[in-house]
Amino acid sequence: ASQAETEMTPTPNKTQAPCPDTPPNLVGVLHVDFNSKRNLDEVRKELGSLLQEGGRYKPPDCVAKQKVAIIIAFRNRHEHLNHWLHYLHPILMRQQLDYRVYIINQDGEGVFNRAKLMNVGYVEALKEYDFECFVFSDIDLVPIDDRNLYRCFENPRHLAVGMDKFNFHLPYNGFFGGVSSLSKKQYLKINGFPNTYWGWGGEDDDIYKRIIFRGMSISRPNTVTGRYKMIKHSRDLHNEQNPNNPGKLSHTRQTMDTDGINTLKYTVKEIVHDTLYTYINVDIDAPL
Ligand code: UDH
Repeated sequence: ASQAETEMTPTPNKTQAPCPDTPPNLVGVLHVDFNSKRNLDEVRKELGSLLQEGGRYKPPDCVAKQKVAIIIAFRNRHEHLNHWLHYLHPILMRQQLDYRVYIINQDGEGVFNRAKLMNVGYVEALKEYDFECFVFSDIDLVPIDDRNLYRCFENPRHLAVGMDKFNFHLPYNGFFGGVSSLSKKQYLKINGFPNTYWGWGGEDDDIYKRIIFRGMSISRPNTVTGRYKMIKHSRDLHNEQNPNNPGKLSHTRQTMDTDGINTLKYTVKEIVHDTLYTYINVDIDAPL
């Protein structure tokens, strides 16, 4: 081939440019509604061809700014999962992330433990890929503005600042619930999340305190970009409000070094790579 022809031929492994700081295809405010039921097969048909097995995506024409694991603590919320997948995958794609979705399912009927499941997600995700950023999300929260970036920032980030159930305002200044992101470095600096908050309540406040005690502050989107819709639901079985949890918060400074990622114990029972997510069923030794 002549020199000219060689230069014209696109080379498949051409080095890609980094993705731009601001993703170019964001649309801003989104229409989100949970009125009609969605089934998983429909969502698979809609999005499956755009994803790699395990609920994984990479921008096709630039190198993503960050490798992000999206971690969701889960049990028996399949209807919510279908909505979440339908809305979040397209948003995360437009945000040009190199990401993968992990559904961490608590095996059995024991008391639920959101923070411990998140710790499991962190460890298991890192076994698969060199993630540098972790977004921890509830399954029932969908952002209504795609400019709310699911990435990591200079400080641990609280993303769910404007939930509809709290009238689109923070319920209190130190609120860190719903959706948050921490880089690997930030997460390790706080020894991960507590493993000992069984049932509903307190674990998000414990995480907030860990962050402050380690000299970091909270990064947040503004209250317009940070709006969320929550799927309405009643309290789950085996996730009752635990009256012992609030009292634990006065000891976080002492307990955070011995209750966290360094003392995490669990048993993986099954890993399934679905088209839309990686599902990890895990025994976390929950009290009944
Ligand atoms: N979760 C599950 N299954 C459960 C319990 C919790 O998947 O059985 C996960 C899920 O990701 C959920 C998150 O843990 O989004 C947080 O739990 P939650 O939704 O129960 O917490 P939230 O504060 O609601 O959103 C509390 C109960 C509200 C009762 C309101 C009655 N009007």
